[in-house]
Amino acid sequence: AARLKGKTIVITGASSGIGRSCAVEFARTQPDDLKLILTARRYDTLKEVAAEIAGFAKGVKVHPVKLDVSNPEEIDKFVGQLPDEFKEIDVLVNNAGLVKGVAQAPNISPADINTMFSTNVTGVIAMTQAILPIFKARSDGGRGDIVNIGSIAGREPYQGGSIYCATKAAVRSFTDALRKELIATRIRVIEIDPGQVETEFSVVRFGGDKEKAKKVYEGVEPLTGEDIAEVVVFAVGRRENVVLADTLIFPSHQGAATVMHRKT
Ligand code: NDP
Ligand code: 8X3
Repeated sequence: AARLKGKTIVITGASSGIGRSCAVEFARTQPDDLKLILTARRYDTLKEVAAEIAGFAKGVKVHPVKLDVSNPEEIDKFVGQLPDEFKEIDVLVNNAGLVKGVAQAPNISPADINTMFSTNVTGVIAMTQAILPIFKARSDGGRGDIVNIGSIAGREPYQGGSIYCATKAAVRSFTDALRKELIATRIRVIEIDPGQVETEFSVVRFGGDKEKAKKVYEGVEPLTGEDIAEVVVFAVGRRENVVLADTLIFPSHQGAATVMHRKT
């Protein structure tokens, strides 16, 4: 907790699931002195998260910002308009991401392909490029943390997930190259790859169909957003010389992207 004291942390996709849990977990771990910049498209939901945090962490300042990471102009504006007390960002958690449908080639909608790539890939790259200059401007050639939320899907592509899996493989490549490019700095580049986590992920995948989404988790016990948030906060809270470069997290019933033990 002491290592997080005074940090300014940006989380993308903080309105739901893993991102929201990260916001709460950072605040719970360092309730006395922390600044959180919470971003997503749903501004009202971000304000609810801010109110929740205000209820238990009096020393945490929260700045909610409406930001669509798939729009590079919004990202530029976001950085330019940060209030002075939130400008010195220490940690970027690139969490915003989504999957659309289970269609297979040649029937995948071009709009869905574009949404997945522009959010999961271009969004992560654009956010990273927008924040890195703040890290690099620091003494000693730069310091700060970039945490990218990848997925088991980026390591192991599956049928009906070709585009989503390709986006997460791209995140993995970008993250790996970036860590090497920044090797002369103290900037830590961290990838955290969850397996199955129950969030709004499947509801979004199935276009809002909650019944279909529920079936994904039938007979299994998925991870929760908090499970992943604990690992994110742990990674960022390590001694500066320790880089949790790459972490894969499964629930105990899962052994691969599509290997699940289901109780029937
Ligand atoms: P949720 O759907 O619960 O949360 C996704 C978050 O991303 C929301 O806060 C959403 O906010 C935000 N988001 C989506 N599109 C955009 C956009 N264009 N701009 C800004 N924010 C956006 O899902 P998860 O918490 O599960 O997903 C978080 C990350 O975890 C994703 O990158 C996902 O790929 C990854 N992941 C999830 C797994 C799972 O099984 N659930 C497993 C492995 C990885 P809003 O709609 O308000 O913009
Ligand atoms: C989400 C997990 O493999 O079910 O990244 O698509 S998966």
